[in-house]
Amino acid sequence: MADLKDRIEGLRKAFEAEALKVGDAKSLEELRTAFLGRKKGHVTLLFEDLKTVPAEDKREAGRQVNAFKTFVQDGLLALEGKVRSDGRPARAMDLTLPGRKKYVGAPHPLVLFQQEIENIFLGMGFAIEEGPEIETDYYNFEALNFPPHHPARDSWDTLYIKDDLLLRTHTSPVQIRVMEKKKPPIRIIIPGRVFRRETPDPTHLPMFMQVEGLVVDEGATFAHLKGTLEYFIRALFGEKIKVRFRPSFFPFTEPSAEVDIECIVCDGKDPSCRVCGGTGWKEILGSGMVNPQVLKNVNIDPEKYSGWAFGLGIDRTAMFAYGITEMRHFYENDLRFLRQFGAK
Ligand code: FA5
Repeated sequence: MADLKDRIEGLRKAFEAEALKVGDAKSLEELRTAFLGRKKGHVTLLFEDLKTVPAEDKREAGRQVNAFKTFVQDGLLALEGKVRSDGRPARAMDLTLPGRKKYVGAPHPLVLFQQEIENIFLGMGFAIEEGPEIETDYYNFEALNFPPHHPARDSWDTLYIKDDLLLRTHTSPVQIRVMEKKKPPIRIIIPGRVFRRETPDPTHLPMFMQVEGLVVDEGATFAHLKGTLEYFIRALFGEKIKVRFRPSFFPFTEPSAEVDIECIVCDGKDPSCRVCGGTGWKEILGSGMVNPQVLKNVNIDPEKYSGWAFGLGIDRTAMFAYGITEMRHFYENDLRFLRQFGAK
């Protein structure tokens, strides 16, 4: 080791002495070859010699040889500037080149769309709540009136973490969490991510966003549900949008309805439309009057209070709002796609 240190010190002095004599490109090249030449350059030979250094010293020896190599390279670079005929340093900045563009971050289109939805409901006096993405069977199913082994559980293809823990399949469990803590009147929306065992296609993903709505009060009726949702959809899509309520089933609402909007992608005119399947309509949300059993589960008296609720697919609805035919674009993070929404 001591030998190596001495050798490097000697070579360092030699390099400095030779560097003083460099006056043109030729002598610079000779100096480069003497030290960095592939076969007999001093630095190259030092690296060769490393092979014979005992294992315990190798790390330190390698560090010293590498440091010396950097010293030589830096020295040669400085000399390059000195010997150029026009006197410019070797790595001068070329001011004629176009500058490098710095990209500025921007909110994701789904975040923008979620904010748009939130603003409409905030304007109607709703508050925003949140809940956990990892749920227990009780909140995701049982308290929402899905008894164990009930066949309706099958329509939510659930990703289980272990027996009682799962990734929530919808935002509805947060209804229960809120009603356990707060008493009516309740008027909230709950945006969040949900998960299902699904094969992706243009309108389905295994992870997507929902926004839940819940109103519980004395005298809340289906007419309030219908009026509020119609107002909301028109605020998002404009007055002319066609909306239809279709009877449906959810264990936690009775009666239940799903809401479809006309297919904005094909205007209902393309029998092979990949978005609406040629039907001209696409479901965007499920809704209904809160099942009295659900109110009982959270100790709210169903004789005194009634409620209505809905769950809207944010990604699904954003596709229509932005005229996108493929939901997967939202998650691929292709900048050519994202830049259309404000990222610069
Ligand atoms: C539910 O999830 C119920 N929790 C909704 C609800 C809430 C009903 C409150 C009654 C009262 P559903 O599985 O239909 O329902 O999903 C609701 C919406 O989520 C759908 O209308 C659709 O817009 C969206 N959605 C459902 N599955 C997917 C998926 N795989 N990918 C993207 N969006 C989806």
